[in-house]
Amino acid sequence: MEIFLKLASSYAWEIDYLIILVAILGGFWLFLSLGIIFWFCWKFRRSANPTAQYITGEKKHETKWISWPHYAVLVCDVVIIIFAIKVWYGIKQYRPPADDTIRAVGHQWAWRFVHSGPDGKLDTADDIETIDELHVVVGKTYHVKLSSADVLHSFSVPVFRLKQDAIPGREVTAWFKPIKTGEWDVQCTEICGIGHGIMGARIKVETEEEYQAWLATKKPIGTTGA
Ligand SMILES: [Cu+2]
Repeated sequence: MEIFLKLASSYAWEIDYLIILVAILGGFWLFLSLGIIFWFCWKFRRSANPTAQYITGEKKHETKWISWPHYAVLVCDVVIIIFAIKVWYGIKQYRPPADDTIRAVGHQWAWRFVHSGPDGKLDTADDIETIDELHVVVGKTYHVKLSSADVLHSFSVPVFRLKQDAIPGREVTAWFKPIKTGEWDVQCTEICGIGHGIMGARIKVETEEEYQAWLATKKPIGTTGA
């Protein structure tokens, strides 16, 4: 189901379904409570109720109107938590084995990418470095070694539903598997200074042939990629 933004990674739909689940459960209780508030406003209007009733709300048949919805909301919470943990585990805790690995380094204010090059291994002399342009092959599983050269950044590919902080002095590994070819936005989603808003990059999801043709036009960096 693609209502707003393309779903271009293997796990993108899981994030969308989780958001829809939270919206449906939260929305149900929101509109139910609003409906009851407006109904009470009308039912207990002054013209129909010249003398106010005094209800303490302590009797059993009165407290159940609070406690039963309360339990029902708790059940909804547990349902959300179960699904959220399942999705979190699949995207953040568990990493499928990589077909290829990319390094992404946040700078004020650009993304620097290191591709593994023809040998498919990162940190070798044939690595390909790019600025604000990332090339990947559709259907391959990628690990992204994320770091920052200066301040906190956050690597975000909206069509992948991927967002992961880049932290100075630390290397965080994220993963994704593109399922659609195309060209999309890469953003920085953490305020990282005056140029944060222009820290946009592009990701190109290509077929193996397109990727190899692009690779052939690039010069390797000739040193270790770190
Ligand atoms: Cu940034």
